[in-house]
Amino acid sequence: MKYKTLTHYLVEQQREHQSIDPELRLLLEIVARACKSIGHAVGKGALGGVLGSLGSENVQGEIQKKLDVLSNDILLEANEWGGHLAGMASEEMTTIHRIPNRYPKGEYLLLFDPLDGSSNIDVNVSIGTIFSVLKAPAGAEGRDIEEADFLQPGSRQVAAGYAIYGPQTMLVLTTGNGVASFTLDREMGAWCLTGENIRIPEDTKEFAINMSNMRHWAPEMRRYIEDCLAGQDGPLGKNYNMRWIASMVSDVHRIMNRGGVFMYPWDAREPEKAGKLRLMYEANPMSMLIEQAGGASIDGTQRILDIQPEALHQRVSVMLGSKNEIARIAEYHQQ
Ligand code: P6P
Repeated sequence: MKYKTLTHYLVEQQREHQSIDPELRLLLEIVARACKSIGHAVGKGALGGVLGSLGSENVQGEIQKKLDVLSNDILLEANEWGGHLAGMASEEMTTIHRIPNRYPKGEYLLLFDPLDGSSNIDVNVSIGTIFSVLKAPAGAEGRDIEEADFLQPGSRQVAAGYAIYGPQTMLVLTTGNGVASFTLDREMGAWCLTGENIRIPEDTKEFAINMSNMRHWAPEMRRYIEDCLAGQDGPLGKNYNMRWIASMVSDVHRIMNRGGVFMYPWDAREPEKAGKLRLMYEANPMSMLIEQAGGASIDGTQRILDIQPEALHQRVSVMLGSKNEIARIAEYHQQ
């Protein structure tokens, strides 16, 4: 069976939707190619000498894995010469990355978590790359891009996606006109369109959360999970299943395919931080994908895509997935 390639899909999307200009198409194809390289390095594992930690910490205070830094470098090097970007930002870099003066600059901003779930690398559990695309503010072309230019609400994203490095290597992408998924043909090195107009089931009986943190959650989150655990005799009237892969890309990919809710809520251990996950390059891109697939994504009280960022590495409480279950969770937070 012949599959449409990513290029074919993007050219058709470009024709159909004026929102995709050639520069954005180039950006997405370059990011997709970089994800192939990352997936290739991940797939080598011990044979590639890329497992284990570097002994350094990133801006988040997390131990950097060799593959974290390698993946970050792959994305930087792949994107800085193309003339489509004004700048980049990454979970692995303290400050923004400006395009070197030897290269032309473009109007897009690329933000990414180059390798999410990296605590799973050494135990061969699926991990992924998450990316978000914004437009540089009007007037930025005549000056150096600044960190403040990146601090736009997620509703301003023009594209978002993730690659998941699992039994299959897949790319899941939106440019604001629905969600499409591509499976990597590893022999040809081509991204093949294997899913289009992906829709998340509006109801679910499956939740994803790290239960070991239960004693640290806000009361309303504890109450919701206790009611889920009460099963069909409890207030929610149904038996729930639980999944927790500790790799956001993998948990979100499952929800994309069969529904569910994923939560990383506020936690009393670091009350000044809204949660563990980062707004700009984890929650925002995943929230755009989830909403484009008919799901919902909130921080407990508001739509994540409406949050006005105040800092590049700002964290946020995340509850996303099947629309009707997220509405139920929101009710617990309004009581
Ligand atoms: P915990 C991975 O480090 C990550 O950022 C997400 O991918 C994942 O959902 C979460 O942290 C796992 O956190 O506390 O369960 O290890």
